[in-house]
Amino acid sequence: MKISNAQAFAQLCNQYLFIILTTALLITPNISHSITISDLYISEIMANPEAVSDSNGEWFELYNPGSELFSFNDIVLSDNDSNHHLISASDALIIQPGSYFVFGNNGDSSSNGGYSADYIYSNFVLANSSDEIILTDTQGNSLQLAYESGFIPSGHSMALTSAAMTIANYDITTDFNYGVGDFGTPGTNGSSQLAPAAVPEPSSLILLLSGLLVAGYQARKNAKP
Ligand SMILES: [Ca+2]
Ligand SMILES: [Ca+2]
Ligand SMILES: [Ca+2]
Repeated sequence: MKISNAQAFAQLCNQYLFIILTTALLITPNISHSITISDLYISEIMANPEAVSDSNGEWFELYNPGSELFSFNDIVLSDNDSNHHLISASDALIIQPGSYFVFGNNGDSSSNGGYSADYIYSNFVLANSSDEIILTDTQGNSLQLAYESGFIPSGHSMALTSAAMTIANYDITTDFNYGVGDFGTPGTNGSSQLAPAAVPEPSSLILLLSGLLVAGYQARKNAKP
């Protein structure tokens, strides 16, 4: 049976609608998935403070590039040796989207070099030679950074300058002092702007799909004899 151009167009629209709806179903779970520790960045490390002792002034900073908040409760902080600390608190330890969170070994800003820590750990040391920062959740997701001898300067932090968290993308901080003189930006972005990851907004996707559905419906209606 020969079909008209209008009918052929309507059939094509039906096929497109099927593809669009199937794609939407496939990608929807990814939009709503909760972020894990693996989605964060270790954005800055102060392993070798100069203004105060290492046992008073070590810290590292995490950055949340996503669009959801994240809680650090029940995450384990460790290295490849004996350092091991379970992150726990009576309240939720939240890092907001697009924000920084500072872990330090001393919460007293009069003796830690002069910064504010968001969480104080114990039994975890940032060696000035080679070491690892490993954060692992109860599901086994992890965020890790391993560095070798020569990576850690004295009195300066190393800050991530790119969304790719590799050792080569950390730079020595030379332009921002904090507290009593060491260089770093604990809790702020400094000069290394880590752009938030582009996460599709569910509302814009729904708008797009609605528009396509209306267009498809209109095309089918117009195609009817
Ligand atoms: Ca150290
Ligand atoms: Ca260590
Ligand atoms: Ca910083």
